[in-house]
Amino acid sequence: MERRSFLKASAALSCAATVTGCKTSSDDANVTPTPPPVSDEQVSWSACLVNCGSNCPVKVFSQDGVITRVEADNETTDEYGVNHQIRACARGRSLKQRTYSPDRIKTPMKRVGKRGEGKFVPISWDDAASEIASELQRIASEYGNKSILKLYGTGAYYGFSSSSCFNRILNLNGGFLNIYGNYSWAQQNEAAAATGFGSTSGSNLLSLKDSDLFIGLGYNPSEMRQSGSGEGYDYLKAIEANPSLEVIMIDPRYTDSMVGKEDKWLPIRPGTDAALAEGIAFEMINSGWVSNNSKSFLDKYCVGYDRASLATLKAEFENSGDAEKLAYVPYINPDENYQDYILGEGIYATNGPRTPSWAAKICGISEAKIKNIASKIMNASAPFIITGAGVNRHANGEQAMRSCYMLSFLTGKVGQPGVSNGALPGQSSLSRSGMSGLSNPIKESISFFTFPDAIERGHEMTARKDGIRGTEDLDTPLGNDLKAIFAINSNALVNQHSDSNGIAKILEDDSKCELIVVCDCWMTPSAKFADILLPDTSWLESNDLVNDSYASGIMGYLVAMKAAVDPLWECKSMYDMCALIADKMGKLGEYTEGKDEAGWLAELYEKTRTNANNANAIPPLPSTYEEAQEQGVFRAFNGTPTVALDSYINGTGTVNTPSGKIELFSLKMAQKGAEWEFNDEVKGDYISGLPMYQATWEGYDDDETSEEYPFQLVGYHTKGRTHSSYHNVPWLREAVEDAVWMNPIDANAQGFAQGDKVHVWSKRGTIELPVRVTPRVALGVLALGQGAWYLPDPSGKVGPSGHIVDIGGCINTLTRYQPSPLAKGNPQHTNRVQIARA
Ligand SMILES: Nc1nc2c(c(=O)[nH]1)N[C@H]1C(S)=C(S)[C@@H](COP(=O)(O)OP(=O)(O)OC[C@H]3O[C@@H](n4cnc5c(=O)[nH]c(N)nc54)[C@H](O)[C@@H]3O)O[C@H]1N2
Ligand SMILES: Nc1nc2c(c(=O)[nH]1)N[C@H]1C(S)=C(S)[C@@H](COP(=O)(O)OP(=O)(O)OC[C@H]3O[C@@H](n4cnc5c(=O)[nH]c(N)nc54)[C@H](O)[C@@H]3O)O[C@H]1N2
Ligand code: SF4
Ligand SMILES: [Mo]
Repeated sequence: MERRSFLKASAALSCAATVTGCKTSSDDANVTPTPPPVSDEQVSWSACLVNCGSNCPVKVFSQDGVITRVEADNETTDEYGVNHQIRACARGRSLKQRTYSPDRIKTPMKRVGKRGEGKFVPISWDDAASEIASELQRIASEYGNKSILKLYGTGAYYGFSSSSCFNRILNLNGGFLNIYGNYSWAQQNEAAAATGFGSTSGSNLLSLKDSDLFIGLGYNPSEMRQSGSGEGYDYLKAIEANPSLEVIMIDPRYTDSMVGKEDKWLPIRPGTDAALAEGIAFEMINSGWVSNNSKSFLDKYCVGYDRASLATLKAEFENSGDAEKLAYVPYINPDENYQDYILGEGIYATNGPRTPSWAAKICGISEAKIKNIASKIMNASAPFIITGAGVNRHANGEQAMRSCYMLSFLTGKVGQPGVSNGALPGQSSLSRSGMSGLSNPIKESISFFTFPDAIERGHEMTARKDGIRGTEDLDTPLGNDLKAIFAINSNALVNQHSDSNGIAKILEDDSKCELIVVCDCWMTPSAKFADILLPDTSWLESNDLVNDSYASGIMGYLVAMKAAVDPLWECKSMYDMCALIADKMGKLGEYTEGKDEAGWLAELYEKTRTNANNANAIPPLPSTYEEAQEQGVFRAFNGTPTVALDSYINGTGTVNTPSGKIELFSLKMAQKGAEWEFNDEVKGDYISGLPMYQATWEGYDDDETSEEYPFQLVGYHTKGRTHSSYHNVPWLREAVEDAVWMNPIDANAQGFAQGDKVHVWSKRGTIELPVRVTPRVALGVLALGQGAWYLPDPSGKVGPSGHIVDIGGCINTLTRYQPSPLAKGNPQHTNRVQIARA
């Protein structure tokens, strides 16, 4: 079957089979039928505010104070690019089940047992607020404000109040330790910045119309951007509109972004994209293609391709008289150039050339196929390459991302229509005004990922060793251990962080971190570690104003949410609970600035309404917030194709690197690589000016672990959850299986049958779950959707790793806590494991 006709057929099939927010091309002009409201059912607009990159509106029906059903957006005539519907995926549609889930936290609670045991007693709001206020004041005066942390958390951070409310009270208490970076893009943000662009600065998907070759490395929009108007739908529409586009997908898994939409799937071993990229680069350089086709581009816009470019830069910096430039001079070594490295010449002669045959042995894609992709890239008139964030969530993901970015620049075509720079595609959004979190006098920050170190040895952490920012110099220590953690809409305390068993052990000792406050709606694995638990209202109980979020594709939108029902049980909105705490701190006036929640909403709505970026919203924003709530959804599609780095290439813009050019050799990374301290015992823990493939700990070619742990385990973001959010909805557990994927050849060798219960273990723990035998995963690789809830077997059963078996099947029971070299980010897709029948 032709790819196009298969595409249409399979799009229809996968909609039915996997309950996504996707649409087929044939349902364009139709309005989805919705049952009419029964008797006196009321309808209001809410939104799904989870961290999937979108914030889909949902229509909530209620009667007598009870939610009766939840529907997706079906308001418009649904013409793509005009006013298409923002259909919620299966998760958003299950919000009634989630709202009334039996594990809702219904009252404020205080821990009674050992920390982590999950034993609590209900307390009053008054007592909860008093205790938090007095503990905050005690800890700040005893240990200093740097000992207080608001943990990374993305369960509901798009509402006007959620991230700001706690920031306000923590800042009114004198501030708190900052965090930088995030679990999503830590390594890629550093890699992109070092090269000279932002990690979401790629050409937008509308510009795919001008391309003839699309290559996605670890790019899976159909599963991780599922909104009916999200990037997944934009991607589908873009490839549908350009039938001659050739699509190559490189991923250890055969994802839903493929299933017939691709021309070719190349199953790659996790963590080896840099080797593949180098094999391709060798073909492009060694064949003379680069010299004949893109050398002038590299000379003009880039630095680091060859010896001459670095020698020229060095001379220019030496003669600049500019202190900042002079500081880089010691780190510019013309010997360290990309061409010599790839060809195995000069100082790289001992490495040998990075040939396709060298790369094939590492990445598992054959030499012939690597040569074939190289020739496709060379022959394409407009190659559009995207490297997804799956590639960055690895040991030394910084280097892997940079290696992949190189390919776009080697083509010499960046800046032209239909070509991208390797980064994630550009998006457009409507703007929403938020409440200020007030200013934080504390200047120091730690990486979001390193809070376990900050608990154990914060006092000695430095910039040089631990990437601490904001200290006086590389060796000034942070000076405090962490003593209080506020985990607000966060399951990253235990479940979403690496090495759940390891962090649980650190947190259990309440003489280390003395106060843990968790604000959530459900009794999650992290909530069990709270000293004080604060029950939040869910979205369907909230009034709020939200936009489309940060990766919602090309259509921007706003949703004016209206609570469908009153707060359930004793739940309170974050605005109101923080007001109680502020009152106990004696700071109520500063906290509220004289406004209640409705007052803030009216003010924020007015700012939003008059924001020029929202001028094209359809329908136009009405004058009051109440009218906006009646209307519910406002949308604006920006139909302009955007091209990455076009302004730099056409001379109207600049790039923000020390050299002012695209850096194939990164000066900042060379400098940090020389100045920072790395751990010799951690294989692959280094930073270099050039991106270079390297064997890392627990990578494919890590011989230290390969015998005991023969399989690579890669995580992914599953349709059944957004991280750990929605795990507690039985409908979704039924719709999307939680099982570890294994290739049939591997499964046969192990004697596994479909659905066998298995133990998967690493050095750090054991999980128990079924096996899904499927050709959709590469040989030697296991794949597991992340976000299942960590649940050490209550009977205390010990697994092959020597730890209590996690019968919840959380991948982070297996992952390693090892901050990456530059970003100090999470390498959660790099794992070596063993598997056996349970
Ligand atoms: N192994 C592995 N681990 C990973 C990843 C991976 O790929 N592999 N991905 C990482 C990534 S990219 C991210 S972004 C993080 C995400 O990690 P988190 O930011 O922790 O995201 P969630 O797991 O969605 O958890 C959010 C919490 O918010 C709660 N919540 C939801 N709605 C509300 C609400 O209205 N109010 C309140 N107060 N709470 C609410 C949920 O119940 C949940 O406990 O996980 C990271 N962890
Ligand atoms: N359904 C759903 N959607 C989500 C989320 C969710 O939890 N569920 N989470 C949201 C958030 S916060 C984020 S950050 C994004 C995450 O979005 P991504 O980071 O893009 O998601 P991942 O699933 O981790 O990785 C994408 C793909 O990369 C592949 N991959 C992993 N390692 C490698 C590798 O070494 N090489 C190659 N070539 N491919 C590799 C994986 O198999 C996967 O198919 O998704 C967002 N959207
Ligand atoms: S999880 Fe994402 S795609 Fe699904 S309904 Fe919520 S916001 Fe929309
Ligand atoms: Mo993320």
